[in-house]
Amino acid sequence: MKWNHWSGFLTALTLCVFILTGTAFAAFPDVAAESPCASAVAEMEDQGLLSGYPDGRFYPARTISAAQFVTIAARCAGLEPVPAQTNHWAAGSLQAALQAGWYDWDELPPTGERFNLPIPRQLAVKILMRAFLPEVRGDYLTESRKINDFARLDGRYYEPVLAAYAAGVVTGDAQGNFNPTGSLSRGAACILFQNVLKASANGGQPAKTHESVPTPAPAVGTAQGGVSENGWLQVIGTQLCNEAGEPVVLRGMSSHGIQWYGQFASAQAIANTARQGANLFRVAVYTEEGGYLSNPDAIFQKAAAAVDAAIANDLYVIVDWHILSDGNPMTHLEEAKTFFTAMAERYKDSPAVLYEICNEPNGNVTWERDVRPYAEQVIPVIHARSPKAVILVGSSTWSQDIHLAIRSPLSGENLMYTLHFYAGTHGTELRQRLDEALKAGLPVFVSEWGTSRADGSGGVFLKESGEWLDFLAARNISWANWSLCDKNETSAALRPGTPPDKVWTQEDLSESGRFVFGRFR
Ligand code: IDC
Repeated sequence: MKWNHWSGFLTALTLCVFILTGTAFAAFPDVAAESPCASAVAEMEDQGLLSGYPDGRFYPARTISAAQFVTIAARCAGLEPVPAQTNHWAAGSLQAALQAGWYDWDELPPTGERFNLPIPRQLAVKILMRAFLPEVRGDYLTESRKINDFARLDGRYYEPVLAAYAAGVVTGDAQGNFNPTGSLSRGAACILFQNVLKASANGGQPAKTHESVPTPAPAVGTAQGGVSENGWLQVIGTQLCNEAGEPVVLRGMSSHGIQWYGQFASAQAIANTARQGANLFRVAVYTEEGGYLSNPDAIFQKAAAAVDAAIANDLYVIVDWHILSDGNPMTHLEEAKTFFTAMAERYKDSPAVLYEICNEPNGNVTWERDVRPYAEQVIPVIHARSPKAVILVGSSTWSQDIHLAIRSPLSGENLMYTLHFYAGTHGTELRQRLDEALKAGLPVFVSEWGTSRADGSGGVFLKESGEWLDFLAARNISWANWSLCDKNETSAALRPGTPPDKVWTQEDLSESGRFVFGRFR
């Protein structure tokens, strides 16, 4: 390829001259001292991070291109250019940035056709956060409130933009708008660079002070370690507690059906999840749909292998009898007893294992007539072998009828009621139900929830998910997210085609996965 961008060539030339001589030019004549970007430009220029045009001017009001922006970022980060696909003057730095994971292939294809286009603000911020503050996360509710035009932000950029607001890298315009798809002037870009470098030197704390925005109260006094730290769990009042009686919150992933996606319940996949901060894994043992009932021995072995892998990673683990198309748990009562007898026998000495006896009763099923009597038969099977085990019980309407259990709760120790939600389908009303249950003294465990609609697709609904998770956190309620697999549905935490047996990077996570993994701690 040949030089096809004359202005780029000029900029490159200037950069080279500048870098080679290391000359610190006096302030650019076209950056007025009173301009908002003057100090940022001067400081960066002093440090040899900026260059002007061949005529010695900086042109602060000109739109910054993707190539210019990434080149400056690379220089700030000390990222060396690498061989690239095109002869564009900035291709080497862009290729290095791509390989460093600062952005995705489709955002700035290495074939170069977007290098000279204005860089959208949301992408610019993502690159800055990946490059300089990769550990920073922004609380969804706190930060999104600072952004008037939050609805215009592409979900792909939620995480870095919220983090950038949290770190004080971005503050928005006079109207409180972020203008996610708008461009940046060269002067404004310098201010962003200066902010991110200051926040990075400051350990990710805001470089400046900001308007105070109320933060939801953090869950107080809860432990979130693994099994070695917390030991046997116990339910005290409505709260799940550790062996010492201190409140504990479990957060993690549910597998998809292990008859289909058992590879994502492998030791490596579970270790990957644990490494991200989860202390819980849920093993979904479908009954029908090709699950346990089709091949009890093989599915039992698969489930046990996943439980073992979770234990090896110091996670708590839920053994989930995943009834779904068989809406009434009574339909397979005998098989459930056989299954839980064997599981509880096998894990009777392990403090890691929780038992969920009926995923989601549905259809023509009531708590009183079907679910409660089922629970009264299955719970003793488990407690006879593992007397201290925590047991999770579902309810009719896909484990949403928790209000019906209030009227006739189960008796016994260490029992919790599950509540399942999907952020694109369920909201305030179900949360009120949850509060009603707590008020009535029922301990609640959200053993399955999704960022999607209830059908596992649509969305993802990250704003709604954030509201739910904040609500749960404020009440110390434990949760498992549906689901850890690479199926082509939005609720899946991994991108289609992600290999189960490698250490995952952020690039392997779907939009949902990134959000959820970011909320384990
Ligand atoms: C969905 C899966 C989907 C699968 C379907 C039927 O995401 O790939 O085809 O089950 O097996 C639940 C269930 C859970 C559902 C999930 C999303 O517990 O099995 O998984 N969901 O629809 N309850 C509410 C939603």
